[in-house]
Amino acid sequence: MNAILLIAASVVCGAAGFEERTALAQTLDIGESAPDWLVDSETYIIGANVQDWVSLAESKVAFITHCPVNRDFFARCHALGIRCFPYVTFYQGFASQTYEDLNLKDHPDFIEIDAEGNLKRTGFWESEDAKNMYTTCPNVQGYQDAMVAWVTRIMEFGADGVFVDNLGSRGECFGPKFNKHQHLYDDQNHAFAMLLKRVREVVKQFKPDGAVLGNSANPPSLPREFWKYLDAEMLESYICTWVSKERWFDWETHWHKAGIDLQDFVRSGKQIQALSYLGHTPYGVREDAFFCYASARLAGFVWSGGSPSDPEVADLYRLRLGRPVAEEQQQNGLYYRVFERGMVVVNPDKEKPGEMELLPPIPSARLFDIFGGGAQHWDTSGPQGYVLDTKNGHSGNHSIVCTTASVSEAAGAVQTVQLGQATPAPITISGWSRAENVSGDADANYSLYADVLYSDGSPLYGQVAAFDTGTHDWQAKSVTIHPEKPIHSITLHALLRYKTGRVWFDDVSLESAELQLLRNGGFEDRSNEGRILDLSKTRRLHVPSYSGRVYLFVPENKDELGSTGPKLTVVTSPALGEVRFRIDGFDYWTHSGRWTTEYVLGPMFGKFQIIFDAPGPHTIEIVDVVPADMKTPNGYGGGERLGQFMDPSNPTQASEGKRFRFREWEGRGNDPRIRLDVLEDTTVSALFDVETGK
Ligand SMILES: [Ca+2]
Repeated sequence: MNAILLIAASVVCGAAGFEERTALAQTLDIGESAPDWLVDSETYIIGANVQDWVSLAESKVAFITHCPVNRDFFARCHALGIRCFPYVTFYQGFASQTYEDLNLKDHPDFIEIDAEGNLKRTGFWESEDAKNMYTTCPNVQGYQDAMVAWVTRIMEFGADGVFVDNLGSRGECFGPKFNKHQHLYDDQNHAFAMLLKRVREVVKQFKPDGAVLGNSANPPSLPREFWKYLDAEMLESYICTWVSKERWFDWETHWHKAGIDLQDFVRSGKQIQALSYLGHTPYGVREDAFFCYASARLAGFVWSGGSPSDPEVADLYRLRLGRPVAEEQQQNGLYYRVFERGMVVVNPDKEKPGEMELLPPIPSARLFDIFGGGAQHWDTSGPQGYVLDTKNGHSGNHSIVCTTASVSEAAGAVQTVQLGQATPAPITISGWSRAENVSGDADANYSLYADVLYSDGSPLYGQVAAFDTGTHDWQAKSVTIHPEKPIHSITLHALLRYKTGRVWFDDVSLESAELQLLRNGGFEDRSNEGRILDLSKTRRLHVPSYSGRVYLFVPENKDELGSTGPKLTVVTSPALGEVRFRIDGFDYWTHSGRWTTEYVLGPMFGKFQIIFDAPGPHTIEIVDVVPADMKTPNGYGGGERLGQFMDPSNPTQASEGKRFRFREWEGRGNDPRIRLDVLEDTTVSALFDVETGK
């Protein structure tokens, strides 16, 4: 007994090897473990007729069932690392055609006999595709030999085993009583088990790591002896099915219970193929797929639902979470399991969103949310980002909601619009917002906030339409930008930062000459793109009601060997190119733009930066108290301006006598040389007076 417990304890984490799993299987008298690849499999597909080979190649599915018996098909799948399991049944056969190399009209002796001495029809007789099919008797030597020969032929073509359908407890056969055929054994179930045994032996002869996959649709009902000769069993219509417009049954008594009830088999290395039929509930394919996948993976089952070509599902087939590092765990009604590379979470509550803390063994507070569920074309802005609210819209059903719990947090959504203006033209930005308990005064930190990039590369920051703080219903605000130069692009944020509260945004617009340039400003189009959730500050994860979610663990991006000291930024105002400063006795110049197809000032124009190795005091001096005119930029234009001196505040124009003279360091006096403790990232601004010449 202690030995059993020890074995069980060592295999719970899924890190157990074949020998350990098999030892546990033997204590349960269910044969041996499936091979490692099948135990470690996470998704599979059912495909008689795979057309979309690029999706298949992109996927990480471990195997395909119901595939054709085709040498070339097997070879192509093997080249993709995917194993192949053609469909067979030992339950029924046709009397109207040759099927599995057998036509029952020539072998009525292979058919089961009922209590009245009649040929037993298949249980699917009334379905469209099973007319004139009969129930076959696994207890007849000739039938067993025929089925073993059929599987041998499949294996000769290069399959990795077979998928055996229609498993279940066998009814009585009265063949011997009516002298229709002789039986090998006293018991029909034992006879069927012996057929499975022979089939598995053939599979293993051809492929030592091959497998026999079974389908009873309901593994707990499987006659126990069958388990000995199966590597996997199937839970068909897992949560989602075509016979129900709701998720079928419930968490407590079915889905979660199945996961628990089958753990002995899973730990013994018997894989469970969960199969969900998606697209029949009001929740949508993606929500159902994630719910079913997460539930299956929670229990360690391999999952299939829909095609890897379906963009709602494809992400799940492209994932490998790796082996579990812990058992299923629970927090506040959320069920989750941690794997090597990520985790799954299920919230079975139909009404209540759930929240959990990111506790060990969850290795990271930065999660990549595979489900995504953001708004199309909108990225997150700030660490807190935004959540798509599918119930509260100003118009339509959707808006976005941003929440900040402290004044150090920043939440929002951002979209960049390419304008490519040839001439300056006004832009109007507008939108609606609703607020709950927003702290502070109305300002740029709760607003539609636009950063403009002119086509010459220079920026115009912080064009703002601010909303009222406190609590209010939907409110419209707008701002019109009158640009002085043609605009290249605008980066528009809907944001809430450095304040606490919760706000919704909807019907955001960015118009030029009454032309709408923003995409999905009403947030009605949901995105399937995953996104990073940085939960480093709160370590709390929110999961919507009645949903399953899948996360990958994301590392910090910081280069651990890179310079870490504080950064000093020296800025000239107005921005002047090629101005010389001296820091700790070494000379540095401000950025002065660069030549592309045109001369571009760039975001660093008039500035430079130094990264120190450690915090400490520094001497900062301006050398060019009167900055010199710039030489004609190298490579400029057709050469007609070569040799001219250019305005350092606008190097595409001749200076024409304009002069700049250092006035003071902003807030630090007018001595050209100052001492400064740079303890954290610091900006100093050198202010200049402009003197127009001649
Ligand atoms: Ca909307």
